[in-house]
Amino acid sequence: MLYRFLSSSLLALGLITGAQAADSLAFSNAWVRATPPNAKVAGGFVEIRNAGKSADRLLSASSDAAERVEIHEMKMAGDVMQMRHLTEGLVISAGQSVQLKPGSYHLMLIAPKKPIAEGQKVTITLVFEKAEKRAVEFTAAKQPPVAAPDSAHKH
Ligand SMILES: [Cu+2]
Repeated sequence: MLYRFLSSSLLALGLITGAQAADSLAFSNAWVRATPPNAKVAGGFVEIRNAGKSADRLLSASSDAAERVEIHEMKMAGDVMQMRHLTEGLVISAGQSVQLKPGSYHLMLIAPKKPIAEGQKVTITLVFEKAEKRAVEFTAAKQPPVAAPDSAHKH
């Protein structure tokens, strides 16, 4: 994928020159939950890896496919599952990855403009504190995609 190719090229360049990579974030397994008609929300999930030397923060997200996109966290509070809007965004520590996945951190597409059909591509723009904002393509699926063993090496 183009964005991953670009980010690894920039990273390589950064290592060669000794400079901090301009953009050291990589995205994998991006998918959104396919919705029935008139769904009020749809979850978006992606793994964000920060190969850089400093922490970054996912500040906000947006998509043409929905009224707005929020960053949420699902968490057990006692024996009740609660969903929280992360208004401060989501920190991605240096050298770490954060998984947005069902039952945990996720993007919440609020008021999808049309039903999201299985197999459809939904572009979500992710805005970061330090890295350039990125338009990431999410594939609609009913269930989490099973990661192929070589999924980290696709270009
Ligand atoms: Cu949510």
